[in-house]
Amino acid sequence: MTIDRSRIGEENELRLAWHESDLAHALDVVGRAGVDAEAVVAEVARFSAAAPSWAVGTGGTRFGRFPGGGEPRDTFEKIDDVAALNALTGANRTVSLHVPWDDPGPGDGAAELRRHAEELAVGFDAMNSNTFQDNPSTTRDGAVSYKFGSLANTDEAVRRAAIDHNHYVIDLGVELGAQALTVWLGDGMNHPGQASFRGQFERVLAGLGEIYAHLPGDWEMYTEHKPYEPAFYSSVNNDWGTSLLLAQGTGDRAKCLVDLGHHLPNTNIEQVVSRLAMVGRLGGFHFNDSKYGDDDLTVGSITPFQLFLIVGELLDAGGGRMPDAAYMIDESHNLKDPLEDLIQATDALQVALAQALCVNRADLGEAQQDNDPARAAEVLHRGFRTDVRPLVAEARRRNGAALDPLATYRAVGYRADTIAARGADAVATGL
Ligand code: LRH
Ligand code: MN
Repeated sequence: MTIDRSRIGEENELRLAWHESDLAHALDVVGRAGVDAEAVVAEVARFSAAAPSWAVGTGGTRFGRFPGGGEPRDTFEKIDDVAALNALTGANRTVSLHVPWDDPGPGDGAAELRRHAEELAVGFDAMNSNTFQDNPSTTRDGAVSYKFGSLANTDEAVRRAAIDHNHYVIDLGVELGAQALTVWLGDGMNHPGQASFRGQFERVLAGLGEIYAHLPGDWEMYTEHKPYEPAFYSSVNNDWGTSLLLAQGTGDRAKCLVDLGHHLPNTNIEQVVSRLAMVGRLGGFHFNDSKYGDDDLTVGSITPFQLFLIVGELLDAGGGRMPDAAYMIDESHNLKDPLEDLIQATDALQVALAQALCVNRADLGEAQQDNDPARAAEVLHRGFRTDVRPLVAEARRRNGAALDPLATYRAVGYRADTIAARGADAVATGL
């Protein structure tokens, strides 16, 4: 199943005249702020965020799941949908797989999946292991259980199984051409006194060390922190400080992954990003948005200004360009069509990047030096309040994608095609 790219071109033709006049105006407005507007378009066109394999289907909560039909039934179809997404946005060039949900099996299975992805020009981003659920393939057919944790478990056999699973995920990733592993652990406690904070930390650190020892020389490993859920009293890797201690204690190519939803309310996430970048341990992101907990909502849909500030810190760390890191989306789609949600998430990232690039950094630095907070705010908000949509659309057009991806997605009827091909009751594996 592929999306008809000629239809995308036709939809662009319908909008080209408007786009060109909007673009001319936007280039002029941005230029007057002393910012190189062409460089903004080029940097947005260079940006890409991996699509999460587990979010091309409908997610759900413990209270219910309402799939919309026509969802990918296996990993091959998930990659078809990521390719369709990328054809519309031009900024989702890779997919991040989750194992065992997306396990094609070693040998031919992996080679076949790699061939399929290469035909669709989709690459493999960071692999995700899963020791937060009991799956036969990760628990030696039920010989062990992750009920009381995986790497943090007091039972050596459970820890061994978890380490072996991560080795398996690395080996599979090597066959697929991936170059990074993300380790998120559900390990923690539900009850005070249930376990030793230090004991759990030391067992996790030792386990990460054994996983890291299996990492190919050109790979990175990311530790992903989260304050709670599924553990509701304490998580072993609960915040950026612990994640940094784990990464620094594991190896040079061990870095921290920042999932925006994994922070307690009012956490200054842009400051966390600045700190991790400052010490060279900012490995990657799981972009999403949230109002309360780890809500996994559409990027930029609740706190767009925070996203803008986070991207601003990235540009600061990258000398005016996005630093090399694993940019990925991590969402769970309960109400919207999964692909429409990913289109809007990617657009929000492109818009936040363009806005942050429209901040005149020299002027901002001057105002900061002069202790002139009002001027600093003026410079910052000028970027945030610039209508950058024509610049983002132009970046997509230059990548051969859609000027208006959501309208184009609906116009070409990709979902209707998948429902026809896969069935109205086809539901994806995953969260
Ligand atoms: C945990 C998490 C992690 C994934 C999972 C799908 O909340 O953010 O990154 O493994 O979601
Ligand atoms: Mn995540």
